[in-house]
Amino acid sequence: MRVTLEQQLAGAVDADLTAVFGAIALAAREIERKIRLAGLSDTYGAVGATNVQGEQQQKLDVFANDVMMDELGKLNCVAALVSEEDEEPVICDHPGSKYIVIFDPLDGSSNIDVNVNVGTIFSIQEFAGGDLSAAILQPGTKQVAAGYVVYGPSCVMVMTTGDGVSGFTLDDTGEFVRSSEKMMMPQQGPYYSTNEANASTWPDAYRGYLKMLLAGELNGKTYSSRYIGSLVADFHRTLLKGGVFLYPPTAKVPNGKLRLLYEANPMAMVAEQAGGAAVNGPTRIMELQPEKIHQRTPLIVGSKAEVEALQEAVAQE
Ligand code: AHM
Ligand code: MG
Repeated sequence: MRVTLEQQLAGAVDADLTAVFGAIALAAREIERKIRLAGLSDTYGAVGATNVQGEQQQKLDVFANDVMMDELGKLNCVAALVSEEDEEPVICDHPGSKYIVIFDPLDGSSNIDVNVNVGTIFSIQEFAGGDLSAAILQPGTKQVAAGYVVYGPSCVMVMTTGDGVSGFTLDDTGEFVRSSEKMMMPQQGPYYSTNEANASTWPDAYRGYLKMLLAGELNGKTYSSRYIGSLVADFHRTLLKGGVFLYPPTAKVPNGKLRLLYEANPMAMVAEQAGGAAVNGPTRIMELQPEKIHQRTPLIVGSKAEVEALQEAVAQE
């Protein structure tokens, strides 16, 4: 049976949340098209500016951010939009608005120019009124929905509204059509995924953990390495095949590289809904209290067996 994203959401969540997903789907469709044809237009490369993270903004970063802002900003139910690309939240002056949408419009910037998977990551929180700035800084357990779109050989949206994980594939008519239901991550998997070039500056516990995986000491399982450098793609593989993705603290980024609100939290919600886990080392990602919108965190996410083993290794240090 052909079930679109909208059809799955209708009746399962309120009309406003369905509208938020509709806007993300529309934006994703535009971003997918721009990426697919990027080589035929002057779309690759940097714009010459740096974003709030001090990173070079790519033309496609700016395009993706504008499209997400435009589509979501049209909705009366949206109270605020928080983007990796903008220093401050965009406050939408809509009376009675109900949702805060936090996103990384185009993740995996280093892969944009080389025709390798990139993605859009999103986290949706409810806004019950009151102080909007305080409402944005909620732990991940308060997310009402989360997900990502991976622009790969297929364009796929993976999402959860807190009742399991579903995948939708963008079809030729421009609709996201359900292609996976009740997605579950294997309890232990065959891959570890990390930028091993940084391993010499990881804390000892992480180096010991990797040694343990390589020695086949976690339930006798042997591992292969897979790393793309796009969180969406590395996470998507981890979700489907199992194993672990890790971005530990390094000498260069002692608090981790990835951002809590729009990278770690949404991936953590999807992972947990699929039977996996996500920690920052000692602590569950979704229990961290954010202090700043662009806060970074170490991220270890994946199958339960690998994530729990890492948590133990860190606790013993
Ligand atoms: P970005 O938001 O600037 O694209 O950075 C985030 C990306 C993630 O997609 C990926 O997991 C990580 O950076 C890769 O970092 P590194 O190149 O240090 O391995
Ligand atoms: Mg990013």
